[in-house]
Amino acid sequence: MGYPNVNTLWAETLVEELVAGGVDAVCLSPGSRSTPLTVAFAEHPEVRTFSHLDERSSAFFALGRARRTGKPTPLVCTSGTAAANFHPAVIEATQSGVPMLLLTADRPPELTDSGANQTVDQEKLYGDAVRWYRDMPEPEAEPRTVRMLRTTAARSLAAATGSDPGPVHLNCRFRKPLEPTPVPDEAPGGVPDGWADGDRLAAEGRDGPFVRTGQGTPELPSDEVARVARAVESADRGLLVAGPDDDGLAPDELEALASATGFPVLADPLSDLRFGPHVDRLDALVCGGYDAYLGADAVASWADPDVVLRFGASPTSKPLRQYLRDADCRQFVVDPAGGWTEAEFTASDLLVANPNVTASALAERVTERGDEAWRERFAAAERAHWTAIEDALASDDRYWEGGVLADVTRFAPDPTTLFVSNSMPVRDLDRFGRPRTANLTVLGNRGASGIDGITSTALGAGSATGDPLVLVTGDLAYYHDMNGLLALGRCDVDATIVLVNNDGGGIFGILPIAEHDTFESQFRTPHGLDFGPTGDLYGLEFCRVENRAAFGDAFEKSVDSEGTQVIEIQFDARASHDRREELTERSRRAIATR
Ligand SMILES: Cc1ncc(C[n+]2csc(CCOP(=O)(O)OP(=O)(O)O)c2C)c(N)n1
Ligand SMILES: [Mg+2]
Repeated sequence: MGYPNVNTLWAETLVEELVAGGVDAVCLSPGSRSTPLTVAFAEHPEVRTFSHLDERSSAFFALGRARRTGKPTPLVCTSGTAAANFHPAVIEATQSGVPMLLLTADRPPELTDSGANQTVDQEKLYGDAVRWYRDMPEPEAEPRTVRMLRTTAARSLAAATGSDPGPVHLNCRFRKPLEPTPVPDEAPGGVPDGWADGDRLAAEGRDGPFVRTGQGTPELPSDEVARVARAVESADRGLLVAGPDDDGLAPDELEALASATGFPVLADPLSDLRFGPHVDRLDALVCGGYDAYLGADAVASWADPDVVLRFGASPTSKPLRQYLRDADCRQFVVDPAGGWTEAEFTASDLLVANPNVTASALAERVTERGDEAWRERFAAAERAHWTAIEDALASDDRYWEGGVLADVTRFAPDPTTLFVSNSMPVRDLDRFGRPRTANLTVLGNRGASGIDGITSTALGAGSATGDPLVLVTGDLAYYHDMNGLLALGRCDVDATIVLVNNDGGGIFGILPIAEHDTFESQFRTPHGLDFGPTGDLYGLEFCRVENRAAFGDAFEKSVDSEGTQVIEIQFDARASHDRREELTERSRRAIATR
């Protein structure tokens, strides 16, 4: 095949190999230095292109797609600060273990540190946040180097996925001409006929990826499984804790383990296990109210658990983290990446193993179930908590921010992809989102808990699924990523966006700083912004509702209709906090009187 120049040869070969490795979409941002990559991706018939004007939003969009699919969507940008704008999403991806592939364009090496325009030091730009970095050599029509390029594509995808997924960065240097302009065969940058010198593999690659990567699944040896099984069997009071994880313990394996052990399951809203058909099945007691009741005096008088099996990242719920910290017992943390991400330092055993394989192996071994009375305690606490919340919702006198999350989880269609923002929306979902049999795929950016890029991540997830997409966001998070709304039209995504507007950062009202003079001006930061004009600006329907009934109507209508609707509901942050406290107290009292 003839190529007009070496840049075209390289870019087309790289894209061809990525596609052979499973890539089917790309996020592109405009710029000159990245022209070879942009053209190669845009002209590939099997690649869906998402064009983003803002690289920061682009990277979060790719992050959202990867959260939903488990596969990386490569990112392309030009040189300079464009590449730096990927950084926040790279940090979130590394901390959450989400696949990402960054292709940053750069000048040829002699222009490094020369004052050349738009030239910055892009060497290891993202530091230790990437699983693998490669400063790519300059394109050349040379068989061995092209084999290296093909191998690099396979290696990048393998490094971004597998048991320790995360970002990979290839810094791609190109010399002019950047466009597919013909360069004479023998001139520098030209591709002579027969350049591959009979090396068919270099020139054409293989049928499929150049290197097929077989990734093993980390598994415990059987004596280790037996050791854990003995600890589990000898426990009267055990717990299964599922923390945030996009692609971790699956419902079937959870159910098998829950049935074998009889242990209650404390399911984080971001674990993908709080919602789904398994919730109603006989043996899996899926708990979702623990964020409220674990802090109850009554619970403090319960005996500690004897054993805890933990999956996924550290739970969102602070009361749960504290409960685990204070429990004097064996705590097994199952983490296939061996990341030691356990900031309360409560783990007694780290199991570097796949959660599903581990859960199945244990379910097969364990023959004795835990104490029924212990399980009933959790079941009763759940009943008490959810009755208190249902009563509060039914009374409809003082709707609060948490009520919105309770209603969104109750009324979201089956299936739905639900994205929740930091900081209060995810906490409210944790406390007020009742386990339900509907398939709700709940996602959030809890790796680094940024409020930047929330809208873009949500829309990226929405672009990768046929589910209705619902985003619940705070007002500062909405403000932070208004640029991300452009993807609605440009990337053909529809969403229901619930904007919980408490005019500033509600989270700070529950911190001790709330008592200080600088609280309003520097922490809560009320802005008084009218977000209504984002409707016209981004071609969406913006509506403001005043109460629970109006919210319910608008939400139901929106999830049933085409296009994007932003449903704004305004709250006084203080009143919402008071209501949270009051309801938490109410469920704690209900538990005490049982
Ligand atoms: C990029 C970034 N900047 C600052 C913070 C600190 N922060 C955490 S929550 C928060 C306020 C969020 O406000 P909003 O989105 O309105 O949600 P609310 O807490 O009011 O529910 C801030 C500023 C952060 N997490 N990320
Ligand atoms: Mg707010």
